[in-house]
Amino acid sequence: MTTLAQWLKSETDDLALQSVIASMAAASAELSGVLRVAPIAGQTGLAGHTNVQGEAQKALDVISNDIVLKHLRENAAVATLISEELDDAVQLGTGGAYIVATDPLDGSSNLDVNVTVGTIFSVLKSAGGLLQKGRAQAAAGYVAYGPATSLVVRIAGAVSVFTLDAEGQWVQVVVAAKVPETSGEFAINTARERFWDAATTGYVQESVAGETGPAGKRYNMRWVGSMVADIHRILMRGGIFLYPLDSETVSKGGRLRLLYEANPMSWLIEGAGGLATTGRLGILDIEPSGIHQRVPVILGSAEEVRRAEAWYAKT
Ligand code: AHM
Ligand code: MG
Repeated sequence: MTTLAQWLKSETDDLALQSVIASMAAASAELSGVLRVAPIAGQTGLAGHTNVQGEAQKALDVISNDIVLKHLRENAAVATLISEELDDAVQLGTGGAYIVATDPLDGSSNLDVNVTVGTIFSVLKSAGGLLQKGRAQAAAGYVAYGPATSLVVRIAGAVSVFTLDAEGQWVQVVVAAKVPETSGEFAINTARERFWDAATTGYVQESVAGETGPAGKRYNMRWVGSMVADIHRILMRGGIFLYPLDSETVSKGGRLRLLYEANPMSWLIEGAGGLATTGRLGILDIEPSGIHQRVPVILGSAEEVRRAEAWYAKT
C-alpha cells in the first residue's frame, strides 16, 4: 500500500513541490468532509440560505475557496494563489517557489442533486510569472468527490490515482493511469447544438450516425455537467470531452478557464497518453493573456481527439 506521502518522495526531490501537493490534498480531504454533510448543514443552496438551525450559510464555492486559501497560507512554498473564486491573484507571501491556480469547487451546480463535484489545481513555478503555458506546469491534479474521493495527480511522470480512506489517508489505487487510445463514448452538452460550428456539428453527427455512418462505429453519449466527473471517466475508461467554441461563447473565448481547468486537465490527460486541443492548437501550447482566460476544450482518447481535429482542419 503506497500513500501519497511515499509517492511524493519517490516522484520528486523538490520538498517545496511535495509540500504544495500535500497542502492541496489536505485541503481536499477537509473539503470532502464538509461536502459529505453539506445537506445537513444547509450548505447546498446559494449563498444567503439558512441551515436547519436557522443560521446564515455561505455557498460551498466560498467555503471551498476559504479552505484552500487556509491550507496554502500555511505553506511557505506557495507565493501566489489564483482562484476561480477570486478576481485577482492573491499574494500569500514572498519567496515561495510556487503558484497554485485552482477551481476549488468545480461543477457546483451539481451539489443540490448529490452528483460528483471536484477541485482542480495547477502548480507553476513562481519564477515564470502568472501567465505561463500549460506545458510549463510543475504539477497538476484534481480531486473528484464521488462515491469515493479520488485524487489524480501528476508531477512529471505517470498520472497516479489515490483514494481517501476512512482515516483520512490518501492510498494509491492506480500507479500509471492510461487513457485508452480508442473509445466509443463522447461527452458534450448537446443542448447547445444550435450554437455549434461546422466542425463540432460534423464530429457529433458522424458519431451519432453509428456503425453504418462514416465513423463506422457505434457511440454512446455521457454528460455529467461536472468537468471533473466527465474527465475522470475518460481517464479511467476512455472517451472524449468537448466544450468547444460556439456562437454563444465566442465573445468570451470559450466556456472553461485555461489556467485552472483546461491546463491541469490537459496536463493529466496528455500524461496518461491522451490528447488535448482547442480544435486547432494544443491547449498546453496556448500563451495565456489573463488569469481567468477562457478557451475551447477538446480532450481525451487520442484517436477521438484526432478525429475532432480533422473536422477543424477541413472547416
Ligand atoms: P464552474 O467552474 O462554474 O462549475 O463551471 C464549469 C462546469 C464544468 O464542470 C462543466 O463541464 C461545465 O461547466 C458544464 O457546463 P454546462 O452547464 O453547459 O453543462
Ligand atoms: Mg469550474
